Amino acid sequence: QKYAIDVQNATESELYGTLCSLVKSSYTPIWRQTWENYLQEDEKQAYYFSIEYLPGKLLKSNLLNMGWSDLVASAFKDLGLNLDQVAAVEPDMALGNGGLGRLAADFMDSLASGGYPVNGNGIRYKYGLFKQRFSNGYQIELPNEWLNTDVGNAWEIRRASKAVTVRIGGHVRLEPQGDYLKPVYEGATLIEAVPYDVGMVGYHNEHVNTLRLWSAEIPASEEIKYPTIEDRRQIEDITSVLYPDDSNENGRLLRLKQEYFFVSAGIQSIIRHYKKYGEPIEKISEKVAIHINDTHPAMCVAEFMRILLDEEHLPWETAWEQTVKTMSYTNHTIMAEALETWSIPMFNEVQPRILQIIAEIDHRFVAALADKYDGGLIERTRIISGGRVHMAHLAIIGSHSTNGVAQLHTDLLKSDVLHDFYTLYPDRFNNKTNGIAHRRWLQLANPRLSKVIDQKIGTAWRTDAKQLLQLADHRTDQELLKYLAQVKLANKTALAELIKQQTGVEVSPKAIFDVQIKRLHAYKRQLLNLLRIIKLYLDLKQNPDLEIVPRVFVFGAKAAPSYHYAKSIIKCINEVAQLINHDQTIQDKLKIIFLENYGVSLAEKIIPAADVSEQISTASKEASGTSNMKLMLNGALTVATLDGANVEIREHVGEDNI
Ligand code: 26W
Repeated sequence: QKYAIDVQNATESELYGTLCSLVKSSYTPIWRQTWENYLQEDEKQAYYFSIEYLPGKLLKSNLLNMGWSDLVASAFKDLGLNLDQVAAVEPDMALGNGGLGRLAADFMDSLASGGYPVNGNGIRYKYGLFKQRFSNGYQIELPNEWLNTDVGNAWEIRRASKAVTVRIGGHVRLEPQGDYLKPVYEGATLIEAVPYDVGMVGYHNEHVNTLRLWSAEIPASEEIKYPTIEDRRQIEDITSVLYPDDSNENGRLLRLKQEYFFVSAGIQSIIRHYKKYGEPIEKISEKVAIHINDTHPAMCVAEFMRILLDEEHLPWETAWEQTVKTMSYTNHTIMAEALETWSIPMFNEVQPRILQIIAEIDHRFVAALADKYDGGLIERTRIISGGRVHMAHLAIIGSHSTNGVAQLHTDLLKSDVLHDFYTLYPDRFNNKTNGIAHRRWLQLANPRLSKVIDQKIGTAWRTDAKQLLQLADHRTDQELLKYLAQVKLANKTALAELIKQQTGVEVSPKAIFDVQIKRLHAYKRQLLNLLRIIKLYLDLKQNPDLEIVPRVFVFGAKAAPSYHYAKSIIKCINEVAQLINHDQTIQDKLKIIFLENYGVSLAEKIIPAADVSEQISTASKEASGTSNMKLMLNGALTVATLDGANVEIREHVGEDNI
């Protein structure tokens, strides 16, 4: 009745919209109940701040976690409808670039499934990660209008009643008022931050958490200031594009505004909620934890201080103690050039009050260390130096925990990149090696393999992934190995189908599928992989009858729009693919398939079909990696350098499997 039509005449998107609203209305009561329970039990809440989230499609994930997969599949069968085609209507929610954003999404799934009181805080970008197309072998980027469909984002609920006002720009002066300083703002721009909440459904546990995504709008009271559409865009563009190109000043300025926007909106919302339950503000760290994912939300430290100081009038020391207890931080890269810094003038243009507070944090940091440490260490660790604000320093100094994302990475942070901070705060550093949501990367992506596992060790592994270890007891079970081989062949046949459709190239499922899927980056060494393929090709040219097992090399990769080196590698791969795929003399022994627009949903189709997983980053460069885990989980053999989480995978699977 949603579309006032009967099922037989419904279009796929009408069926999709109807199914989504059925699923959503089935979990909204649980969603509310989860929140009610938190309030009744007065449970401590954690908030994960990330400027990127890469959930992909949610329909099948929600069906799985609600326990509705089989029911809906059989209902669609009875109705003579194709669930996969209906599910394909859903646009990927691609509000991120790569590993960091996908990790945030896997965490949302895992935290809900583990019943943890953790909510996500992010930005509702109007345009997600660009759509990649190849034109004459070159990457071109197209806008990703993920919201501009019949159904829009079926999973969000706009909560205008929960909107907050974010102040950006303008000037500030401090006026003494009793025993505190009252900031007086002038010329600032007021932005209405409107939250859109997306339910994060836990697996079979009656638990739904919230991913809150903020959208920038013009406050009704301010509309007179924005008479033209052009003027309005100044505000609305703050949340229109993911990771604006940082190769120019305007892109960088927009990025800084985005960072402050979602940090301020999120923190204001958290403190407003906390205060509703009458607990004293100086004990907020007992009920609230805020996690800073990479340095993009590092301003959480200063914004939290701003509210405690300027609005709650706490003494600096009390506010600072609460802030450090509340904040924690994950570092995702050891490459110094990736550690964010902002010029003082730009920072002052975006948020003068936040800059003042950061300057005071910096000043007190230096004063506290002055008589204990040498000047060099202080100069290297302070927040403001060289005319720039060092965001990683703000995050580390302003939080009680800093973690790396794999043991090797965390060791390098302590020994090298952040060694000075390790000297200052040894007990703040810890490792939390990345993980993946096996619900998505095995149960949803690889139903054939999941069924074979069920038959062998039962279904407990679906709730507790550790049960998969029982498979090791069956490693010589010939019948199981036969089934696993059949599953792999079936998955490869399905991928070969997709490759034929997308590229027109025929590949044999009997060939070895050798897969490298990740962002295009020099340190990930797609070029090294390509050189090896060229070597194989030249060997075959020299001796066409050379007996080798046929190989299909599958690439999936997007390059940042301004990263010209990476884009030339994409062109190179596509050119070699043209050469090799059309060379009859090598009798189809080698093929290169570069599938365009790699993303979560394409990954779900490639990963189950992989025989070999290429994880060949230059040692020390890949903080962790996560495609390494997803591909290994689906039975691929890993070819790896001792980098990131590859080191720990090797420890777990044994040297003969990597
Ligand atoms: C412009 C392209 C771009 C944009 C954002 C590249 C990288 C980013 C993120 C800020 C960095 C990122 O995704 N890092 C990856 O984080 C993963 C999760 O911890 C790690 O597994 C990867 O090793 C790390 O590169």
